[in-house]
Order: sequence, then C-alpha cells, then structure tokens
Amino acid sequence: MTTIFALATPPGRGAVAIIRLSGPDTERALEALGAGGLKPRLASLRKLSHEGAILDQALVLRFVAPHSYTGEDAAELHLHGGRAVVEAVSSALLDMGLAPAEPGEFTRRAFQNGRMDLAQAEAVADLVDAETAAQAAQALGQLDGALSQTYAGFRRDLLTALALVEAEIDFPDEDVPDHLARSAGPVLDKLLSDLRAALADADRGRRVREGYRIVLIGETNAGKSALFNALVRREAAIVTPIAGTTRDVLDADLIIGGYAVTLSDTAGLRDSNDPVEAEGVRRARARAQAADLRLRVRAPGDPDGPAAAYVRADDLIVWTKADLGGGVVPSEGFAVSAVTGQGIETLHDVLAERLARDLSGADFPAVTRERHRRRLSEAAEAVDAARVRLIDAPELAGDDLRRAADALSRVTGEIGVEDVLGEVFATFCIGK
Ligand SMILES: Nc1nc2c(ncn2[C@@H]2O[C@H](COP(=O)(O)OP(=O)(O)OP(=O)(O)O)[C@@H](O)[C@H]2O)c(=O)[nH]1
Ligand SMILES: [Mg+2]
Repeated sequence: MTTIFALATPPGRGAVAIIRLSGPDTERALEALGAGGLKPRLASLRKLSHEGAILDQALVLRFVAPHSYTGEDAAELHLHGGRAVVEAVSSALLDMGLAPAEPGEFTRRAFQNGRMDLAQAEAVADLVDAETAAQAAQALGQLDGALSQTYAGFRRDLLTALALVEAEIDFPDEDVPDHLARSAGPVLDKLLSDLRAALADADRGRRVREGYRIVLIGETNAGKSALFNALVRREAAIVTPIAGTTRDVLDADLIIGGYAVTLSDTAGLRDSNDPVEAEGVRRARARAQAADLRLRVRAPGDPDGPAAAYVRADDLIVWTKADLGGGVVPSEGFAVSAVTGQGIETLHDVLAERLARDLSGADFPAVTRERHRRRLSEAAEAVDAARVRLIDAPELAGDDLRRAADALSRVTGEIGVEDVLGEVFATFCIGK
C-alpha cells in the first residue's frame, strides 16, 4: 500500500492549509520532517524542515491505525496557508516517495478498511458538495448510516424469507407451496411494499440533492423571460416585444426556502418554420415534461395556446403584466408584474411552500442516487418474481431471493464491489 498525501483545504491563499497523509510510511515522513514520535490525536506544534531548510511552523496531528479516517496510519499538517508553504511541503513529501492522492482516495481507503460502507462514502461527497441546509441534512443522515440501515433492514427480511423457503425445500412434502404461502408469503409482501414505497420516494432524495427543477412554460410574449429575470434578480434573459425572442433554454440555480432549485426559461410555444425557433420549442417541450413543477405563464387577454397541453394538475398558473390592469382577476393562479414587482414575493413564498411540501419528511431516508434506485428496483422485481414462484415453483423462489439480496448488497458495497467503486469515487475531489 502506498502512502498518499493531498491538500485537503481549497487551493490558494488562506489562514490555514491542511495537508493530509495516509499510509504505512506516515510516521517515517513525519520523522523526516522533524515531527516524529508525536502522541496520537494530540495537536503538537513543530518546526517542519526538509534537507536543512525550515518549511513552516505547523500544528501536526498524528493518527495511528485503525483509529483514523482511512483506518491507516495518518496525519494532518496544519500549515500556514500560503502557496509557497504548501508547495514546499508537497515537494518534500514527493521527495520522500509519498504519492499524490487520487480524487476520493482517502474515502476509498476508509471504505476498503471497513470504516464506512459505500452509501456512507457517497454521503461524504454529498456533504462536501452541499450548498443548502436540506442537502447537508440529507447527507448527514446518510453518513450516519440511516440509508444503510434501511437497506440492511430490507436485506434481513429477505434472508428471513430465504431461510423459510430453503427449510421447506429441504423437507419436501405435498404441502410445500401451501406452507410457504403462509410463512414466507407475508414476509415478502411486506418487503415488496417497503421497497415500492422507497422507490416511490426516490425522486425526493434526487430533488434535494440535484435541485428541484422548475420550468417556465407559455406562449410567445407571455412575459416568461421578464418573470425569469425578476425571480433570479438579474437581467439574465433577453426581453423584447418580438414574439419568439427566447430560443435556448436558460438555467439559473437559486435557493428557495432552503432548497436548491434550477429555474429554466424556455422558448414560447408556437408552430414555426424557422428551424432555430422550432428546435427551441422542441427543447422547451422536453424540459417542461421532465420538470418537477411547471409555471404556466400567461398574459391576460391572450388566448389559451399550445402550452395548455403541458400543464398538470399540480402546476401553478402565473398571470403576467398585472400592471397593465388586464381587467379580470383570474379565477385560477395569481397575478404578477415583472415591471412593478407586484406578486413576485408572493410567488416566491408559494414556491417555498411547495418545495417544503414536496421535499421534506417521509418514512424512509431518501434514496439519493440513480445507482440506488436501479438496485432497489431490481430487488423489487426479484421479490415480485419470488412471490409468484412460491406457489408455482418453490424450488426456484430461492434464486429470485438471492438475486434480490445481491442487488441490495451492491448499494452498500457488501458484494460486487469492484464494478461500483469507480462509479462512486470518480466524483470526489482530491483530498477527500
Ligand atoms: N407592462 C409589462 N410588460 C411586460 C411584463 N412582462 C413582460 N412584459 C413585456 O412583454 C414583452 C414580452 O416579454 P418577454 O419576457 O420577452 O416574453 P417571453 O414570454 O419571454 O417571450 P418569448 O421569449 O418570445 O417566448 C416585452 O415587451 C416585455 O417588456 C410586465 O410584467 N409588465
Ligand atoms: Mg423569452
């Protein structure tokens, strides 16, 4: 095993820069720097030097295996945060034969040494990336093992059912299917409904982690881009009286009510012979369909147009240009003006309420990644198949249950590890 090091703090100038070391040569490297023989887990101030030159006066922390983040011998050098100091210490470590860490390598070692499972390792990456309180809370829950425990619970139920099936098969008699339907059947029914509930809820975790997708959709000149600018508080989109101004989809990242949101402005929907506009309209439709929520933007007095086809029961209708006194107060939705700002605060509040409703609380810790969702759905499918076979071909039901257990183990990395490691750790930053 090589000994690795990396800058754990952001590159550039700062009060403190932390270089992390991990691996069997850690103590040798500390000694060579002039910080050998430190008491584990106690901060010690040492003058670090290399080949006779003083590099820095630093706070040094030493960790002895297995009591470290990685489970290996490890250390942290809390340096003065200037580029020259970090450069000098890094090149000294390179001279000593230590290797620069790959992205995610510290956490990968922690996983390989049994310090955390894969779902927890993913939570580390999520926590580092978290920009909203909700994202951080979700990642902390996952790091704490909440998600892992849910999957472990599913797996336990599966093994219970598997044991029942195998016991019956080993002592075959006439009534095997009957017995099984009574013993393993209810266990599988409950498991299946739990798996399906977790899957139904999977979108919530994704929406918190990646951002909730809100798309403005409407006919040309309805005022979508003007509303977009009012919501993002800058002149991000071009606004003109010419119908068909917007062609590309414009995305802006916002935080509304503590949740990450991606708001998109789109081309006004109409038939067009202009190939550029037609492509814009195609993209607008695709985005509207994939969105978590659509804001159907309408100008009072304009006839209902092609956007109507994209509105779903739960979507919001926003009437623009309220300052023009468009006459009738709409019976559905509410009125805003991008010019006077009327209704924009209210719209903001309504969106915050909607986000809280859609994204907070549920019985299960949210399934946060596509990788988990795929495995859960494989497991649900296999359990469903087993449920049918209990009656028809009980000797085959065990295979389905093993397949389901296998799918669940892959989420936490108990088995099938190698093929998922790359996928999980590729997204990490160096030093984590
Ligand atoms: N008075 C008033 N005019 C508005 C308001 N919102 C938009 N407009 C005007 O309506 C026209 C169209 O606005 P846009 O925001 O470009 O409309 P759009 O829906 O993005 O149009 P396309 O990009 O062509 O689909 C512009 O002349 C705006 O100045 C508003 O709240 N009040
Ligand atoms: Mg526009």
